[in-house]
Amino acid sequence: MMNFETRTGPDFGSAAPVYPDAVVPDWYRDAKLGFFVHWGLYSVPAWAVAHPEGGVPTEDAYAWHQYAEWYGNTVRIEGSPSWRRHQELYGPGRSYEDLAELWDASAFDADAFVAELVGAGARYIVPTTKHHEGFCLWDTETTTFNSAARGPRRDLIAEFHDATRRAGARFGVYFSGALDWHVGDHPPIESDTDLFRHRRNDEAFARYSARQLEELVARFSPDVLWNDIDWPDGGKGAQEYGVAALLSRYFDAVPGGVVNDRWGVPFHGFLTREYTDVPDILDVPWESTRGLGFSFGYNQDEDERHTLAGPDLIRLLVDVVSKNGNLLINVGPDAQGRIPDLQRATMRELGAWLSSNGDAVYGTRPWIRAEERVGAPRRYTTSGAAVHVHAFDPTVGEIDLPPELAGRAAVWADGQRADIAERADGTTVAVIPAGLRAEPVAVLTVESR
Ligand code: FUL
Repeated sequence: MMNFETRTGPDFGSAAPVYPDAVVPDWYRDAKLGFFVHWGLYSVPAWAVAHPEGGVPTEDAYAWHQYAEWYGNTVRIEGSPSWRRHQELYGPGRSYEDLAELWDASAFDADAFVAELVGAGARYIVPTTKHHEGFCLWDTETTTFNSAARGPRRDLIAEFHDATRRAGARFGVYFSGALDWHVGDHPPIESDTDLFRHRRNDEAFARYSARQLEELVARFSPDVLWNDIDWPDGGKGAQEYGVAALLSRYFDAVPGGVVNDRWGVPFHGFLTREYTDVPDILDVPWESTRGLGFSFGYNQDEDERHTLAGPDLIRLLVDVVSKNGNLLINVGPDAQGRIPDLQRATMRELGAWLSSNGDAVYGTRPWIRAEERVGAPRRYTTSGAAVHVHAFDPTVGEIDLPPELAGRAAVWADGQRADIAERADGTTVAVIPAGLRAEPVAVLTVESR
């Protein structure tokens, strides 16, 4: 049993929970690739302003938010691009929450959707169960502002869950813990300070969030609890519904489960990084997340210029894995529940590459270094004593091997024995077979001695 003791004493004043060290199970470390699915009322307008060259001045960041799933906030900032567009499209009387009636999800087929993600290489799938807008995508007893009572009139999370389990992938839930604009009564968020100032942290809200999370745990036994924007720990009943109590009960209910690091307390499972490169191997398991474009929720104005191409996504995955991370890449469906063509094309390229190179990704661990400062660009991963060298630019025709790997036999991902030559200066080079030079990443596995 996961034990969060509670200590009292002079140093702590009132009861303060003591958290165990990060717990990240092997299944999660082996999985490497998950898919986030951001789907909600924001998928109806499916829009965020396209960012001008050079980005947006900080003071405009929230009015010009790049995340379409933030539309429910952006649209309330008078004069913002979303506010203006909303008036034109829907008329001044239509509130954000009224968009629920326009969300029909009629083309959503959970098995086909999940098959697409698993085909792209997903080992776990994490849909948004409740984003900041407060709309619940499951049939909850806590509010009628949910997808079974309004809009789609379906329990979308149950459908995702059942299809994911049927496909043999792990199932996780995203939950916006401390931010819920449906129950909040505050002006729109226009700055980072507002983000933490305009949050409810009272007992009634803390209980509401806790009941929702516990419904999700009881109904779906999620392998991943992906909380966002901290946990509302306020009020007197925190012993019962605060984060320590909730996580204790979660780990009892799902012993192989894992959580992220966004609970607002020192305890964490994997660390999260959002649209951020990590320069080197991190000791603690971590997860990189981003959209295929600049948004998590679908932004219908994005095109090829904003969307990752297949080879870029493949190199991103390998880069993250070489540094001890997982990649949680996001897909943003449209309101009908279809994966937009651009996103699907990129995902399929990833799936195709993984089907012949997956052994150098799944189940691997970092090597002693992630990459080299000089020589052909590459990343390293390991399977036991074997080292996978991922050549990031196979068009150069060869890759130099580091001294630690000299003298070992090696094989390319297509099964060909590597042609390894020693140069006059003592460096070792492997010639990349012609058939692999058009690959986004060519993988050479250097065997154990
Ligand atoms: C952030 C949220 O504000 C974004 O909308 C998105 O859900 C991302 C994964 O986490 O903190």
